[in-house]
Amino acid sequence: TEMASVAQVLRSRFRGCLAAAVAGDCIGAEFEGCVPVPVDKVLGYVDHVNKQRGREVKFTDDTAMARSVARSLIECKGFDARDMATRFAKEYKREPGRGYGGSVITVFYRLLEEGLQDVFEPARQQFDGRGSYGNGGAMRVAPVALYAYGDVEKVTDIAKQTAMITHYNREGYNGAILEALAVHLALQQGKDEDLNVVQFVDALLQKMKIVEGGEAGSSQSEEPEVGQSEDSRTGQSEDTDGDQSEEEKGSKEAASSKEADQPYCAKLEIMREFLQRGNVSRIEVEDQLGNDIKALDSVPAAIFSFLHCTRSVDDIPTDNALERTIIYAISLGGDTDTIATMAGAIAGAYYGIEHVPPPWMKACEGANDAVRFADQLFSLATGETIEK
Ligand code: R7I
Ligand code: MG
Ligand code: MG
Ligand code: MG
Repeated sequence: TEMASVAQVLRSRFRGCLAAAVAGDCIGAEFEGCVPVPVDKVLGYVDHVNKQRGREVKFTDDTAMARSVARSLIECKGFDARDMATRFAKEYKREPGRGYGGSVITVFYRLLEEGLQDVFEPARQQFDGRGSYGNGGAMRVAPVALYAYGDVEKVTDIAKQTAMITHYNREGYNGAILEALAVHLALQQGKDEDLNVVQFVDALLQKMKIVEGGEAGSSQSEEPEVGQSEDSRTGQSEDTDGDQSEEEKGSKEAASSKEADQPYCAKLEIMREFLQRGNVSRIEVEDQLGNDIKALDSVPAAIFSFLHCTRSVDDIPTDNALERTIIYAISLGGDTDTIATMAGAIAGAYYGIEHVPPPWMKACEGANDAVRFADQLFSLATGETIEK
């Protein structure tokens, strides 16, 4: 029975991960694109959600795509790029009004063309061959961390592959890797003591140094061949150092080269400092970590929301840390559904389904489906099926 209870705790965390991701998307959708989002407005909206009697609070593309990721892993009992790609595209055609990103739609149409040889080709063509740096790969990645539970290499590899179906840009797929690693790490944490938030960031930094370091200067065969390696890295940064000599480049500040070559590591270091300091304003988070549609400007904010909200937050009067995480993530403004869905996935993986407020489970479209997907992924990942 001790084994059974260990399994039950883990299953609760699988369920919490996908259900809180749905809740974050559904509730966050109300404020997407708003800046600023006063926390009182979010609290008022949450009150409204809590009073709903049916499934009035609709999910958006974030959940629609996460459901396809989960279904594909479950049906194929593993990662199959073509199956997942087809599900994304068909789901878009079935319900195009879910608020998809402006450019990813082009990929969906191409994925449905007859005779497509390489499923990654349409994503590679985005933005003149640089690929999209949007957060669409990261927003839907949580089921991957559940499926690959316990195997960090598998989490990293499948997260990257699933993202590359639509987001061939390094920032796009590395954001998905970081989000998946955060969910993975949250699932592994013991809950006996308070979470050491700085250690959590350090563990992510250690992994992301390999992810970002391993590809920046190298030309691995899995890396994109066309217009990717050098161009994509400099193409996105503000500076135009294309004509500089190696010497000039070498004399640049170490910090700014880190920002260009290892942008996620740079943000994790800022996050580490924020968490050590404690009293960080939302303006600082928005300014230094970001809150927009780029993966680089939203995945760090989501992870920070989870870690920051392990403790009480002055203007969010709830003892439920998962609820606090989602409310806080939304109050950062900007890409609120996406930041809240990613923060929710991490928080749910840590706190478990018991912490997802029952009124949210009732009001949010897709919340019960999320529990079902979580149970199926749990069986796949652990080989266990446990009685209700
Ligand atoms: O990343 P993606 O799936 O969008 C996800 C977002 C989430 O907020 C969802 O909730 C939904 O609202 O959309 O979709 P993409 O179309 O790949 O990227 C989103 C947007 O980022 C694009 O429409 C562009 O405006 C921008 N973008 C870029 N702009 C210039 N150059 C992404 N990559 C680039 C780029 O390389
Ligand atoms: Mg959305
Ligand atoms: Mg780009
Ligand atoms: Mg969004």
